[in-house]
Amino acid sequence: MKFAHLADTHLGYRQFGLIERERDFYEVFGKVIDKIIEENVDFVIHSGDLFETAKPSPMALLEFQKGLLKLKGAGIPMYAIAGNHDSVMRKGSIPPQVIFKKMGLKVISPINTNYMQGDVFIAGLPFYPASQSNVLKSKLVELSKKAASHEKSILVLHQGVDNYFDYQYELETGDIPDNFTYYALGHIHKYTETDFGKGTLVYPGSTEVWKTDELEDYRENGKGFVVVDMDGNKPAVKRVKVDLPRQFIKRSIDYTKLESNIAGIKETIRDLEKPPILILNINNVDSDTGVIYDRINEELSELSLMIRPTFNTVEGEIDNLIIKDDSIGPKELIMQRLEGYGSNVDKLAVDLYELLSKDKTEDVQAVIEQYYTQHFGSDDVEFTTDNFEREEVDTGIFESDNIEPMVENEDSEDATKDIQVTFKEVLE
Ligand SMILES: [Mn+2]
Repeated sequence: MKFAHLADTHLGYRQFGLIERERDFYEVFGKVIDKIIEENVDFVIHSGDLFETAKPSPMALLEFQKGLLKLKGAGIPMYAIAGNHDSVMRKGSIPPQVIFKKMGLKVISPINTNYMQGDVFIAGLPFYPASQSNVLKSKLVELSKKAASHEKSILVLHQGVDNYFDYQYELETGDIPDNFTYYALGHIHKYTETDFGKGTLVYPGSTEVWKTDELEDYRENGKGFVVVDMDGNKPAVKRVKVDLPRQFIKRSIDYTKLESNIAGIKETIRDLEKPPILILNINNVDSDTGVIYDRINEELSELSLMIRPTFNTVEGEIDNLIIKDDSIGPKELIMQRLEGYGSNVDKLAVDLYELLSKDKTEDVQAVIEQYYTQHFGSDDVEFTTDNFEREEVDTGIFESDNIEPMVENEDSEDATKDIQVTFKEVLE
């Protein structure tokens, strides 16, 4: 039994606002599908962020449909979960993956958490934000119990795990059950493969460069997917790389040698099939950056898709320090400031920050309601001052430690507490 595992394809992402970059993501996805078919696998798992948003454009939907139908034509079924990008946390909403169920896509959801593919047990859950990690953890316990009766099992998740993600994560390593054979994860865009429990855990990474800080990993591990053979005692993982259609070229330029450096870059990019994205660091600048910018543009703009220059002046590199990738960001500051308040309030704040900075204002109310329900116990709380005060008097509002973790029960009303369970009948 052999399968392909991919994640974070982000179809519909228009990087830098450029249609060419949106097409690059589609092109890579098409290549990935072709390579999967060449690999002669029995099935495919997509671990979330299939689309860039929960409301993909018709073009993004069609590009996925094209790939899915190709797989279907080759007799290869596909399993998928929703990621943080393509899930909706508002009550009464469904992820875009659901559209493709009639075309054979097997959507793993809180309603349909598990499937059998031959003798392989496949289970998983969509993305849960950090403020709902208690719900997620109790569901993982249930899935682990179900997996115990199968010799070979796969767990599909789209989450950050502390060991593999520096700051913002929803799960700690100990929260993940250790009795699965293979852990098909998504969310982290860099390639990761490691032993976990009695099996192997893989983040295949994104299929395109979604953010420029992925470039180093791309040079090291390439982009692509993995093919996993489940026949042996341990899963055998093979990395399959897929060439990206366009190059990112990063260069440092010394201002004192501006002309010769520009000429060198011109030589490098002249014969590329597609105009590259140029990331330029111009050092030792002691004159008007506008003039330098114009000069660079004059020489290189026709040969490149986009130029992203950073100017470092002679006096100091203060500007540089601020934009360094490992500098502390707003999320870290929020976490530090709210640490110790309890009730996961720091994580709630980070979730809200993430949603609001992506303009997902509609999701915000659902996240707050869910948080309130989970921590303060009542299902039908309306957000009025009256209610809030009465609750406080009646139940001791901040004694969140006494609240039992929620246990999955598909038939009980409890299921409506789960932010990822929306239109039950559509997910079934
Ligand atoms: Mn992603």
